[in-house]
Amino acid sequence: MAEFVDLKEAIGMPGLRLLVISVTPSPWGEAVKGFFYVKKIAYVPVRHPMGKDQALLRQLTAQESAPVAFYNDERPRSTWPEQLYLAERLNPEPPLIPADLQDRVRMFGWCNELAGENGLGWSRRELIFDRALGGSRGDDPRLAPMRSMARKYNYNSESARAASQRVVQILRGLSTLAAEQKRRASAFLIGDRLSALDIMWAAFAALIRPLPEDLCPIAPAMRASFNSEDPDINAAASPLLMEHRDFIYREYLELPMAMERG
Ligand SMILES: N[C@@H](CCC(=O)N[C@@H](CS)C(=O)NCC(=O)O)C(=O)O
Repeated sequence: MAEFVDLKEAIGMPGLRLLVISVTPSPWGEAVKGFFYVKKIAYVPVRHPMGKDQALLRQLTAQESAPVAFYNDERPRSTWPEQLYLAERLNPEPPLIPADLQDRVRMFGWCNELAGENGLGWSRRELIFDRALGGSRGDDPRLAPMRSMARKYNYNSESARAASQRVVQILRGLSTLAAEQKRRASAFLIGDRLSALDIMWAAFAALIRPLPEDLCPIAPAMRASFNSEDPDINAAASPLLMEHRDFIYREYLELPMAMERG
């Protein structure tokens, strides 16, 4: 992968630029990197300003999260469905959106359970906030950046309780889907070929159990927070579902993950 550039430098560039959190395998970013990787779509990686220069990101995109895809002078795309459709347009092969209507409906539904509001990623993030900020530790001044992000994503201890149940529900559902697909002798979560859902699951599984350090570099404290210690959540992610993540990374995605050292 090319060298990361700063947002200021990226603005003037033509072509495709993808702003991601460069030092952490944020699952939203890793999923979109995966869409581009399997389609062999080249892009300039842009580092998320992480607290510096956020005004510029807000001015350009009316929000502050990553990933954001910038393509020529088209509108910036800061949500996963727009980024997936952009990838399909820039290179239709291999298609990541199923042609069959029922498959397509199911695929988008499941992707939303992973990446949408109150989905698995969102809910695991609530639990990460809760682990760091719950109880007396919440007042620690070093946790100010985390507190401000928690506010942004409407965290409170009640929402964290609901989040835990939501993660279990989604993982059980996906585990059932993986088992059904195996019975149908399919190696993929939807139909008989790779789709965006396989890539999304591979990326979001990092929030349950990240891949080992040599494949997925993460700062130790961040790795500890990504790794789920909730026995209900861990039991809900079947071994087959976790093996599916390993299979998708091994066969289709870039390893080790392309990241900057934090
Ligand atoms: N905008 C994405 C969601 C991406 C997202 O939640 N990104 C988080 C990853 S933790 C982020 O960049 N947070 C940093 C921030 O909001 O400042 C979508 O709706 O598809």
